[in-house]
Amino acid sequence: METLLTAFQLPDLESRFQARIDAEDKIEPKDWMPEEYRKTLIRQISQHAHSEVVGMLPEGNWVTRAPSLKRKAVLLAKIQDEAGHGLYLYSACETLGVSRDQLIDELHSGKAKYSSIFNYPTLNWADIGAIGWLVDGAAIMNQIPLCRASFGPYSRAMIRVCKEESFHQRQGYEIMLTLSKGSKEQKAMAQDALNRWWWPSLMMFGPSDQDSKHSAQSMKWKIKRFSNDELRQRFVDMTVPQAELIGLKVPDDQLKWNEERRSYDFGEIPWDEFWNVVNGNGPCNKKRLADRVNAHNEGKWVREAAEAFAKKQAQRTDSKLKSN
Ligand code: BYC
Repeated sequence: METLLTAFQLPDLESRFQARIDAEDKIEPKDWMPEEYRKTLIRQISQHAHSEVVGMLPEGNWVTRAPSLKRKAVLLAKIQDEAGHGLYLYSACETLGVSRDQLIDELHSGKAKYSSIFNYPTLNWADIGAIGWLVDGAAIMNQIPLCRASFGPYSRAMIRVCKEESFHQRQGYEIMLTLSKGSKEQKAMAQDALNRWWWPSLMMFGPSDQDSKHSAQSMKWKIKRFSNDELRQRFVDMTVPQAELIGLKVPDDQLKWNEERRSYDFGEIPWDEFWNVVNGNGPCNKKRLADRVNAHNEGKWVREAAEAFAKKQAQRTDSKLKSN
């Protein structure tokens, strides 16, 4: 009986769900949703949360070596922001009925994906500038449309994340500007960082539209609003003039302004490298995962202490309520 009812009701529920999406209604955690919508969200939001958390590692390497106290304080604040982004995103994911421990286990076992970009090394201080400028710049380009994602908790988390990412992008650009105006060696450092981070930043937007297996459905559900290639093109168009302004050259011989499209044509992305990194074989994949697992294990006592403190507080509140 139940199976029969479901078979009859499902198309109806699905079409009502799609009608809500088409009408720009937000879907909230307790609303009915197709199982595939829920799974897609858990996949994307958890990958996003993992990226924020793993993204702290390449920057963390430079906290002790930042060139001034001011730079150190700014970098520390940025890294803390990324931890906060991870927390909002894990929380948004939990509203879909999956536990944070489960998600973290999947990251630590190597089963879950996180952004390819964080598997590249940060060799010198200019890399911190390039990450802020390019990586956070790409992240904003991708995440601004996610503020309108159809799932309420994800879209609301994105609003705050995007505000903070804008500061990150500016501090990165300002580092690059300072280096570009500095000595010949400093300018060369900035150019070298741009050379190494340019193509990996373009890869952050994911495979080309023809190879993106999830885009069509995610766009129908208004989780994604633009395709991977559309956002990548916008990023190129925004970033090339910024590079020119500080006297740096984008490392692409085929980069050329196309007057007809009013957009830049650019060279072929090294897709073999992208898939190699996504499949766990990039320059730092193994190190990042090992460092993350280590940080989690070393933080065990902090989690236990926080839990014991929260329990004690709850007991105190409880006994106060009883005595009143
Ligand atoms: N790296 O069908 P597709 C940040 C995977 S910023 C690794 O196009 P979708 C930060 C994809 O997961 C970075 N894997 O997928 C910034 C899928 O594999 P599965 C995080 C990638 O989901 C500064 C397969 O390739 N941002 O956190 O429609 C400081 C096919 O792809 C990548 C977000 O996560 C990649 N670059 O589109 C600190 C934003 N690209 O799952 C932190 C939210 C693709 O089938 N996410 N894959 O095994 C999105 O917008 C989308 O998930 C993507 C991919 C555009 C990334």
